[in-house]
Amino acid sequence: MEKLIITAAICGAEVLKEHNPAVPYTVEECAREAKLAYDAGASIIHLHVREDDGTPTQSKARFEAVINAIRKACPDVIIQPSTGGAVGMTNDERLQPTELNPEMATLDCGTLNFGGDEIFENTENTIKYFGEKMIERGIKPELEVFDKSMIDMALRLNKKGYIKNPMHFDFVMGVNGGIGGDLRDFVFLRGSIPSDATYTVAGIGRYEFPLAMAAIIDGGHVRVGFEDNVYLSKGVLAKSNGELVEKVVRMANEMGRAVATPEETRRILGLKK
Ligand code: KMH
Ligand code: ZN
Repeated sequence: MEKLIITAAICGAEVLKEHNPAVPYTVEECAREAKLAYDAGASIIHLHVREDDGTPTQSKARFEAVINAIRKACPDVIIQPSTGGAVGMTNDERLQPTELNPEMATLDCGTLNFGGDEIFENTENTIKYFGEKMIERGIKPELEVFDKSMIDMALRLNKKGYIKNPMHFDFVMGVNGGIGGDLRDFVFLRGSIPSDATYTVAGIGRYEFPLAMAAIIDGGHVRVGFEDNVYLSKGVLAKSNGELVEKVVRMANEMGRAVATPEETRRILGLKK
């Protein structure tokens, strides 16, 4: 079994300081949270950025400032900007961080309800457009799938050349509007990807740690962080993203699964630096 890749989704676009005061907004706060996650064992930082007041933005300049600050704090960590951004942003707005030529970025593989009247829109043409941009810029996409149908879409677009092999998926499970987070849902998704593909699992809220354990046992990889869950355990807020990563490392240790360094993660995912 390969070593375990831990991704820390430190910030997100929806979670607020009202949910957990340690949610980072400023450049300094993002660098602090990335460093705590990295020191605990995360090799990938999944990154959204905010204005200082918490408003989500996809501004290239803001991404550049945060990436530079994270690089200073943890030079070898893999930074994976979001191209999902926040609900309602345009495609070109969302793609701005890819102009910074990161090693990886997310590629969302379908449209879903996002609570209330919100719709996170990713039409087939949007996915093709994002796929082409990432191939053009040499960026490895992490394929965000919120449902089984999104795996099917990714496989179709892979056949048409918009997404390259080997594919790397993120099963985002438990979003209100997407697939649930029960073990049978995980088994369904996990059994639906090609044998040469890799995956990580991002369980939302209470699903975070049970699904992390499933992936640890199965040979998959794990994403945790404030974007997905702000609690260390029932009713106990995590003090930092680092605490969430530490918990996954403890779980992996108990199961005898070693944790990958950034260099090992680059090899496992076939990233070129
Ligand atoms: N904030 C969501 C609308 C991604 O990072 O690619 C989209 C999202 C997915 O978080
Ligand atoms: Zn995200």
